[in-house]
Amino acid sequence: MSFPKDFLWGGAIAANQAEGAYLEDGKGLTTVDMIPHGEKRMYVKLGDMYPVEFIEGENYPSHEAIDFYHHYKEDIAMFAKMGFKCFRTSISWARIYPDGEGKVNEAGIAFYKSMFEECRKYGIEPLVTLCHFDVPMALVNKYGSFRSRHMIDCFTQYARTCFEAFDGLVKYWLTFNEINILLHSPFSGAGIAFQPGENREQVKYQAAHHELVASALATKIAHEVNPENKVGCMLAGGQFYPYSCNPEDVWLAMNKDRENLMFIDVQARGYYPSYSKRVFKEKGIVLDIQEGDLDILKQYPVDFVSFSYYQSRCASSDSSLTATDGNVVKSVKNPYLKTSDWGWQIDPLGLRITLNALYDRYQKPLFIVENGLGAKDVIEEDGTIQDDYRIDYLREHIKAMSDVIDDGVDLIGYTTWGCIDLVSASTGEMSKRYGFIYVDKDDEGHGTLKRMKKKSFDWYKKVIATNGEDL
Ligand code: BGP
Repeated sequence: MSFPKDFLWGGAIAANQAEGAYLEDGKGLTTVDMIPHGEKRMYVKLGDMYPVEFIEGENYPSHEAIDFYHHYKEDIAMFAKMGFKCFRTSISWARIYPDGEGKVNEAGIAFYKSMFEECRKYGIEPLVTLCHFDVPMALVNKYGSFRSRHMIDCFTQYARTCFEAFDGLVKYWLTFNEINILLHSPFSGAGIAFQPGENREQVKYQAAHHELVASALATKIAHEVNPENKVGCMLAGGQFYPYSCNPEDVWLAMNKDRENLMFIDVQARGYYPSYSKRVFKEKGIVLDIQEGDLDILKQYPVDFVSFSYYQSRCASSDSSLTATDGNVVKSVKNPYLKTSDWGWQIDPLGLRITLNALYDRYQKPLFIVENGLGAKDVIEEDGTIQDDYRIDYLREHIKAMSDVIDDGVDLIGYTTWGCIDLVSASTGEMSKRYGFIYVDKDDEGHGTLKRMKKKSFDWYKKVIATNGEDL
């Protein structure tokens, strides 16, 4: 079956991995600006440094990134050449509110306004994440970020400012990127750095509760500002498979999925799922849920469910099995699947399985807002970049999407990750590339920043032009 005629084909980036200009025009520091490339990276991302400090002599990849801040016109023109219908990016909270709250930075508003106007000029629909791994450091230092309930006010003030400032330019919004990642990478996900001796699970789930209430209130405000606005949640997705038909494995896989889906259950259905009680009990968590919170969650669920998909995952009760890397969440290696150079398992059918599972569960429109292959690209002597491996990966995933439409799933769009090369979130390196457009910059931060088309550029252009018919 064919893709719907208004299907939102496009690509995705995030402010912190692309913009650079980390202190320009009044922007404040954010969490990601404190995460170095190199050995200490994981240490900071996990929230093991309290308070968070700059590490002498380290390279901080977000500080320049690919300098999208100064190249956005050129880059959006290239997206338009590919025929993008949609472009996903994020707003850096600290460009709008350098201190996370208080006084608005007009230069930040002007930058995003101009960028969204540029998209509109080409008929590209922006899809905008409000918080993509970059909580303002001022809020981390002052309140401990989302561990504090006050963050609900800070986030909703920021969200309202964006909905009002970009009304008429942006209609599709996401509140928190990969909300479940705060469980696995708390500092990146939610600005949480731990104090010695505390119950980390308690801190994480309390922070998540604050994000969930903030997200529901943002949804309410978005609809008040403009009833046409559509707000989505965003999950780091990928179904867990049981490694075997041993019921222990099946049960484990189910609960691994629930761990990630709990937040989406709240955002899409409007209440904490029944299994959450047991999870909280087992982890020694007593959530501070204040009067009115549950009502807010109930009244303002999201309009659509979005997710990133890079791989499926696998669970086994046998701890001697080999583990493999993945998008933050490690899992057991699936012997039926090949992996990327970073150990991420490649599974197009898994995308079909994940989409069907999410649709069965939520019955809301679904949007794949990240998918792609991180790979080391080589510039040939004639200057071309023959990224056939990327084309193969994307082709198989797009085929799975077309099957899903036959399955009756309401899939509204697809934005591939890193449509232009950018800094990798996990490694902090440039050499893990996802783009249709190559950017000349290396892992040490050197390069001309020149943009070049890869082979996949024209391929994706054809895919969009034929609405997914010619793969
Ligand atoms: C997701 C993030 C993105 C992006 C992507 C690819 O978790 O939302 O920001 O980085 O993964 O991951 P990586 O850059 O580590 O290859």
